[in-house]
Amino acid sequence: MRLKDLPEEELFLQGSAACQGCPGSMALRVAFKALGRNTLLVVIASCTSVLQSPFPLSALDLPVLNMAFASGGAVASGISAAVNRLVKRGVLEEKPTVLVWAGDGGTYDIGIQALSGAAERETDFIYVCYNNEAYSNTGTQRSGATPYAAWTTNTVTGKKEWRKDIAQIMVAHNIPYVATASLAYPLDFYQKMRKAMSIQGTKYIEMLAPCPPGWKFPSDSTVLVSRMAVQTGLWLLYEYENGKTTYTAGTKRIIEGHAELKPVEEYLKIQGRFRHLFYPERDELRIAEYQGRINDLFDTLRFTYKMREHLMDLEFLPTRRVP
Ligand SMILES: Cc1ncc(C[n+]2csc(CCOP(=O)(O)OP(=O)(O)O)c2C)c(N)n1
Ligand SMILES: [Mg+2]
Repeated sequence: MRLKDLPEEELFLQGSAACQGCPGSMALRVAFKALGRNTLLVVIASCTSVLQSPFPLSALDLPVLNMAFASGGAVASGISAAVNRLVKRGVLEEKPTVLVWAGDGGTYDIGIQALSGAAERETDFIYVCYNNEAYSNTGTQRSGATPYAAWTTNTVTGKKEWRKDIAQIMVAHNIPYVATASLAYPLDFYQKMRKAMSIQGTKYIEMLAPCPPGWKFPSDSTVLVSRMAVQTGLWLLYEYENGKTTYTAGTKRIIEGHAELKPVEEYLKIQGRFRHLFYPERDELRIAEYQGRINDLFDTLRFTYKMREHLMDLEFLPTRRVP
């Protein structure tokens, strides 16, 4: 499949209020192409609430429910139950896909309880977290997804903590499908959305969403920054299905030895939010900490790949930690 084979119908329309180079709007466009018209969208407070355009206009050509910040999983549970009932009563012929579109603040932090509850109840819906690694809509404050050493308005010398690995927290919920995605690999994202749509139960997909004003890079570089995150190993592309994790696209190529792992500083250097790691002088320690974590992670991933046929016989599987 190629990009030109994607459906031509646009459900994310022109004239949105998104910033130039907004990753969220690019991701919405591809996601809508994958899911099609029979989709009910739940948006919780985030940039997506704003980019839809001021009422009565809307850039989203789908039914949308704009809901409170913490409520994504809970609202999806209600909608999913209502839709099941309508199908049972014959009011709806085909069950619509229920899609929650949430930011990282609304997922890693304030929305995790509602999401966890919905996942544990095996609610049938897709939850997409577009992770721009900050509370962007309110002016770039730190979230649980903000990476180590990154500037935000309340981590002015760089965040002191490492981010949590929420995709693995979702794997631990025993849901049928978890995947990560990048805008630089739109077909990979499209196929993951299609697969999620075909599976019953809770599906969690996370898209890394480089935000030009928040991460401080030019607005024509969103895809470049997305690609660099994967090529330097800071963002992993994989899908988890039936208890098995499969690495995909750029990450798979690195693990299998078909592409090199680029130095992380190539990714850090192109973003103003990491400027203090290079100016006025190089912060060797924090750069080395990053590279060390990535090297450890990829040593584990390559080892697991090499030993994949034997690992089932081993008593343990190596653990991994994302940078
Ligand atoms: C309970 C509550 N607290 C705070 C807000 C204000 N608020 C709206 S959007 C937002 C930031 C959302 O961040 P994130 O979920 O990462 O989405 P992004 O803006 O980055 O797209 C905040 C703090 C709110 N709407 N509700
Ligand atoms: Mg955010």
